[in-house]
Amino acid sequence: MLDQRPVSFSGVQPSGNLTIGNYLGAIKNFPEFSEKYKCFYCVVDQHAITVRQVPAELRRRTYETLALYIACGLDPQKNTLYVQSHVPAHTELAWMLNCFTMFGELSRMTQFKDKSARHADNVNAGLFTYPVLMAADILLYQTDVVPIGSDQKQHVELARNIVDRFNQLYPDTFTMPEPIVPKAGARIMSLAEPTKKMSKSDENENAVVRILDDKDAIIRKFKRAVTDSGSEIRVADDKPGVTNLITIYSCFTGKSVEEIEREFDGVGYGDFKIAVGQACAERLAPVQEEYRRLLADKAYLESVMKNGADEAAYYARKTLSKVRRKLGFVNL
Ligand code: AQP
Repeated sequence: MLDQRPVSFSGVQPSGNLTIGNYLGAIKNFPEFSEKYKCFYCVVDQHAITVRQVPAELRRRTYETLALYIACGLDPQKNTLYVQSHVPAHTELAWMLNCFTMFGELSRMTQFKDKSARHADNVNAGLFTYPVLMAADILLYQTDVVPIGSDQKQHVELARNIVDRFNQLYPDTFTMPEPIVPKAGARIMSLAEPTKKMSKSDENENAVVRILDDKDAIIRKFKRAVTDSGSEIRVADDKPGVTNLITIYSCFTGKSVEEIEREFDGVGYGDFKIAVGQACAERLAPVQEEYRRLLADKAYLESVMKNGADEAAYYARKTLSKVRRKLGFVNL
């Protein structure tokens, strides 16, 4: 039986060890959708190969990302948790949507521009058409909401353009998805260059705090975080470093910016950075403990993957056969 609730879909690439950006901008917010929405949360391994991966590491990180989903509060009984490459409907729909996506639209995607500059020796077609695969991920489940960090908003906008174009030609095919970006934490910045997004594939380890970093590493990284001139702890456009640390502290403690500015009035940057590191380490400790327990049980993780893939494929098949019929493919 199909669940009739509205649908939430999101994914994370196993392209590196996940950061507190991935956590605060996306994963931490996923569980709250489980009551009201039918939720699909996917480990998008096919997106990860748009940049070169070491196969053994990609495989290991796929298990790890799934374990982190569960450790962050996603109950596999209440959410469909699965791996993208286990449901071939994603790439099948992506091909069809490629034929409804314009070259000019894809050329304007900022992530394509950033990543092709960072991987100039490997500007492959997959990197270019990545947003079409992401549109397929979303549209396959007739998704209503897509919880994401703000860097992915442009890709959801593209998915919405594809829906417009496709539905005009073939009415009532896809549901129009809405991006849901958290009020705080939608764009966590690098600790080394606070005008740049924190990214799991950053080569500078001091720029990123990973969900699985131990307490000492977390505090050390925050101690080294780049701050700004002056000494005040307040949110301001000319204080990107301090603003980023206040956002992180706010997300981990639930305190408002005003409360934080009051709490640290007259306190030096050094003590503030230690407080941010401690709050982060404290909040992540139970997640890390649960993650380690889950990762030791590979058979359990595989059973979650298998059940999730079966269920996702069941829902995906409905959309795919509708699209095939509308496009004029012969059904045998
Ligand atoms: N710095 C961030 N702040 C808030 N949210 C973030 N997200 C990523 N970075 C931040 C959100 O995390 C989810 C999963 O992201 P992804 O794995 O699909 O890839 P990404 O957006 O390209 O993230 P990374 O960490 O920068 O990966 P790499 O380095 O491989 O490119 C998304 O919802 C994203 O918005």
